[in-house]
Order: sequence, then C-alpha cells, then structure tokens
Amino acid sequence: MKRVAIVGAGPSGLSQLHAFQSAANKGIKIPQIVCYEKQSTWGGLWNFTWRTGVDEHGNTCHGSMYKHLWSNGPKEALEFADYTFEQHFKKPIPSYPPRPVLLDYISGRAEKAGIGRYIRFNSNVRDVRYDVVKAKFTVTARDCLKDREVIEDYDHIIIASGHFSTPNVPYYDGFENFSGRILHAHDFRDAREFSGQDILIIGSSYSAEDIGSQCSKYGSKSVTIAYRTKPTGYNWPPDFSEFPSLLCVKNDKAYFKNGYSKKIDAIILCTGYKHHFSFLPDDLRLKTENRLATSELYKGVVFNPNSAMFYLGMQDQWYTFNMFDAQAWYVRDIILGKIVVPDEGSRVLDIVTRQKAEERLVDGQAGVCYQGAYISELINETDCPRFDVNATNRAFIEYIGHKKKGIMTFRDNCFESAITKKLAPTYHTCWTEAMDDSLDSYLKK
Ligand code: FAD
Ligand code: NA7
Repeated sequence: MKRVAIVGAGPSGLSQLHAFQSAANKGIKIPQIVCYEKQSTWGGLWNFTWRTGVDEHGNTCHGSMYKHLWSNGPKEALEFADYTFEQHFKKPIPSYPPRPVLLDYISGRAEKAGIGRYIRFNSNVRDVRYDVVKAKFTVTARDCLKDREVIEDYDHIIIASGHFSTPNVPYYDGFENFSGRILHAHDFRDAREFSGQDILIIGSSYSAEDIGSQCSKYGSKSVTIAYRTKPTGYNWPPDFSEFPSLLCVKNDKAYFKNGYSKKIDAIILCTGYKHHFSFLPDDLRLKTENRLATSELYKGVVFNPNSAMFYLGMQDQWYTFNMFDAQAWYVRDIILGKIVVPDEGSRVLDIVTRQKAEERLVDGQAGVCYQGAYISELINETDCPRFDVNATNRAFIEYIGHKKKGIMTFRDNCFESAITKKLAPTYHTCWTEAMDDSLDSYLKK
C-alpha cells in the first residue's frame, strides 16, 4: 500500500484529507496517510495565538492572525460546495464573519468527515529527503509532546504548510535608533495596543489595508501608509494619509520620498511573507514569488523537479478554501493513478504558459477570473464538489467595487451563496461599530 505524508492541517491540508476521505467513502482504496501538524489543533492560520516568535515547544510560531480579524472577502466566495455555511450554522449568516466563525466552519466540516484520525498533532516536520533509488521520501518529525524524533518513509509528500507565516522584513535607515516599536504584521495581535498612537504602516496590500483599518477602528490617533509601488487608493477616513516610500527614520520621525516627514509612535511592516520551507532541502524546496501562477508547479500543484511531490495553496489568493479543495482532489487523483502527470517538457510548458497568461492580466478583476478559470480547469478533471465559479467570480468583482466605494464599509454588504442561492442576511451591527468578534455575538440575532 502506498504511503502519503501531508505537512500541515490548515485549510489546505484538511482539503487533502477530505479529498481522500471522499474517495474512501465511495469504496475506493486509499493510501495510508499521515498528516503532520505542528500545532495542537487543526485550522492553520485560523487559530488565534497570543504568542509571537516561538510556540510552546520552541518552534517558530505559525500564527499571523490577530484579534478582531474579520473575513477580508465575502464568505460566499470561499464556501465549501459540499458543506454550506447554512448547513453548519443551521441558519443563513451574514457575509463577512469574524475569524472564530470561519474556524468553527472549517472545524465542523472536518469533524463531520471524521478526518482527525489521520492527523498527528504537535508533530513538527524538521527534515525531508528523497532517495531516488528507493523512490521514497524520508520524513523526520519531532513529536513535541514526547520530545522525540520520528522517522518514516513515504511514496508521496504533499506540502500544505502555508506561505503567510514567515515575514518579509525589510530594513530602513535609522530603524535601530527608532524610539518606538517596530513589528511585522506577523506579530501584530491586537489593534488596541496602538490606541492613541500615530502609526506608520509600510506596504499597501491586504495586511496594510486591514491592520490600518483595525488601528483606526480601535482608536489610533492617525495612520500613515507608506507605499513602495502604488498607493491603496481607497477613500480612507481623515485620520489616514498615504505617502510614497519611507526613506529613513530619525529618532521618532519618519521621512518620505515626497519630502514629507511625520512624528510617529510605532511602525508596522505590512510587507508580506516569504515562501519559506526550513524543513526542506534544496532539491525539494519550492522557490516562487507570491503570484497567481507559481513557478515550478505543474497545474499549480505538482512539483516539477520531483513529480511525486505536491504543494497546495502556494498561489497568491483571491480564492482560498474552495481552491484548496480543487487542488486537493486533483492531487488525490494523481496519487490514485486516475490522472497521469506528463513528461517534464510538457510540465514546463504548462508552467510557462500560465505565467505568461498571468503577466497579461490588467487588474484585480482579471486576476479573479484567471484564478476562477484555474479552479474550473482542475474541478472538471475530478469529482470535486462543484460550485458556480462564474457566480463566485462575479461576487469577487462586486466586492472589489464595494471596497472602492468604502474601505471601512465594504463588510456591511450581503452576498448570495453560489450553492444555496440564498442572499445572506444583514449583520446586526455595521463593521466599524462591531467591536466583539466572538462566535456568540456574531450568531445572535
Ligand atoms: P495555513 O493556514 O498557514 O496552514 C498551514 C499549517 O501547516 C499550519 O497549521 C501550520 O502549523 C502547519 N505547518 C507549517 N509548517 C509545519 C511543519 N514543519 N510541520 C508540521 N506542520 C507545519 N483567507 C481568506 O480566505 N479570508 C481571509 O479573510 C483571510 N485573512 C487572512 C489574514 C491573514 C493575516 C493571513 C496571514 C492570511 C489570511 N487569509 C485569508 C489567507 C490564508 O492563508 C488562508 O485562508 C488559509 O489559512 C491558507 O491555508 P493553508 O492550509 O494553505 O495554510
Ligand atoms: P502581500 O499581498 O504580498 O503584499 C506585500 C506588500 O508589501 C506590498 O504592498 C508590497 O509592495 C510591500 N512590500 C514588500 N516588500 C517591501 C519593502 N521592502 N518595502 C516596502 N514595501 C514592501 O502581503 P500581505 O501581508 O498584504 O497579504 C498577505 C495575505 O495576508 C493576504 O492573502 C491576506 O489575505 C492576508 P509592492 O506593491 O510589491 O511594491
């Protein structure tokens, strides 16, 4: 019997377990599976941790999420086709849930499928080697509870360890002498820490938008966003400014490329993350930018230098949970021998063609449709639960419009589920006034 290792029980790793379990439920013989998860529970980034730096075992802390984080896109765009929000919560719920609600939803699906039995929690994968002669991957993991090493061989390995955990931390002149706090978004845990402060945010993408909005919502005095390439361009409230690149910091003052300077209390680096796999040797390690068409991955999942190895969820993400499902079902069918991976030349052609197509995309809307088409392509080759991708593309495009109209109000909109076709109810409180992100508060009428 084949043996398959999965690294990570976040949304991607769970999708992979669902894919195998759904085959088993149909009477198909599935390989022996071990899913290694270094945290004590599933859900990946959706688990909130107060820790920063290292976890309780001394391993790098995975968590990048923070208190009061609400979905940054409509939930209808990530809904599982075989497990709707309505099925889980027993009633329709509004479109932008806070983090604990999404974690509960992911957990409900995993519990229903009974996939927890495949997961070894508190197991940190430290090393993977491939033996060409034996055609086996040797995985070395540390059982963090027993503090001992466990070494096992596998025919396939699937890396689902995420790529929003290792911060990209640039240096600016004067940082070492700055009198306030400097932190990366990865270590940001609670906006209330910055109440009454003048905040400088570096970067102009999702983390910058969301952490900036959070800080303002929870009472910071002002938010200055310093962009490298282009401003976010949103209609921010009066306490916001957007400046071109930071040049340097002198004591408590930041100096910008446009000649402006401003006294600031704290700097939050919203400068993105690295695809970083400290547990993988050079020949197995994916090297790619954060983009829609990753380098080195045939069909976005098969590692081109070694086609017995797979990576899930390594793309920049418009789509998330439902894309991980599409990828996981596709990988499963390769492992089950239902889909044949072509020769290396064809794989390279596939990767290059995807990247050239991505480079022709003109804007976010085109990016959404591109990723939607990728999902359709994968889904059409497997029995992955179907959903209306065109309707979901339209929801994303509508959401982009809502953000342009009001960056602080877009979460007050309601979307129709592409699966149940029902319109989500309005939330009882508008987002700028919704301070309590608990499950109970969210679900109350
Ligand atoms: P992760 O969630 O990162 O899970 C990877 C898992 O692998 C973790 O459990 C980790 O502990 C484990 N792992 C890593 N290394 C090892 C190892 N060596 N050994 C064993 N286990 C290991 N997406 C949305 O759809 N909506 C949002 O609103 C949204 N907000 C976000 C906000 C923030 C701040 C961030 C950082 C991301 C956000 N995302 C959002 C995107 C998010 O990446 C995905 O939703 C999703 O969590 C990705 O799932 P994943 O399983 O690929 O990775
Ligand atoms: P992203 O989307 O990768 O964006 C990173 C941002 O950081 C982007 O605006 C970059 O500017 C900027 N950046 C990167 N390096 C630098 C340096 N050296 N100096 C200044 N600015 C820099 O990461 P996010 O954290 O925003 O989002 C990741 C996920 O978290 C996302 O999926 C969300 O769901 C939550 P650029 O435009 O490249 O010039």
